[in-house]
Amino acid sequence: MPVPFDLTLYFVTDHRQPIEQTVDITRAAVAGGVTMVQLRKPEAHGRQLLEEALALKAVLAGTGVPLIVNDRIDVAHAAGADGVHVGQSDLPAAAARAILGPDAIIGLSSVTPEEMAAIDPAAVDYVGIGPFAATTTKGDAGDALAIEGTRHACRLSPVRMVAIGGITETNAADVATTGVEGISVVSALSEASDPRAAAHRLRAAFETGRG
Ligand code: TZP
Ligand code: MG
Repeated sequence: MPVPFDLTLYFVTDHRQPIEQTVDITRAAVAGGVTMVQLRKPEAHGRQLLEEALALKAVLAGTGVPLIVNDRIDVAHAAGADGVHVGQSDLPAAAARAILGPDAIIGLSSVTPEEMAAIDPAAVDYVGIGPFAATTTKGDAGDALAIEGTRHACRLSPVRMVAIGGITETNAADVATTGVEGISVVSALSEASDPRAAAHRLRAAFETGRG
């Protein structure tokens, strides 16, 4: 079993920013209430990604906030990260589980009913669903699920869910009504003038919506 983790406010790093900026934003956002961090940089090679993962691990040391690496199980392992987040075309979640072991946090992106039905609860600790709304951060994110689509997706699997894509302080409370355990954001934090205050407001909005 992985260590307990809290999906309430999950910061996914912005691949358009250098690691120095990502480190500063992450430190501030965690101080403001971020509960999970994912290093996501699809274009980075292994060595660069490992260095960035180690830099983020140092920022998160002692905070209790887990570090998840996007796509790269090998980098997650080499960095001693807490887990990995895989997509539908990455290595399967079961392979991630076999490689990283029972204590690792394994996240999977799923959206269609077929993908939801195929989720193996023994291999997957949480599912990322989205995009909730239009996003410019990921070009191939697909059509927005909105409230009804997110609510429907939540009913298709017993695995814990987090919503991603186009989530802001304005719609975070709406997302909370769908059944997801948390919100995952890139630009709402990476582009905030004060990431600490923005994290605080995002979390407050989600928790208000959750009731
Ligand atoms: N996966 C689905 S949408 C997305 C990812 C990584 C990007 C979300 O970025 P933003 O800026 O929070 O809309
Ligand atoms: Mg991926």
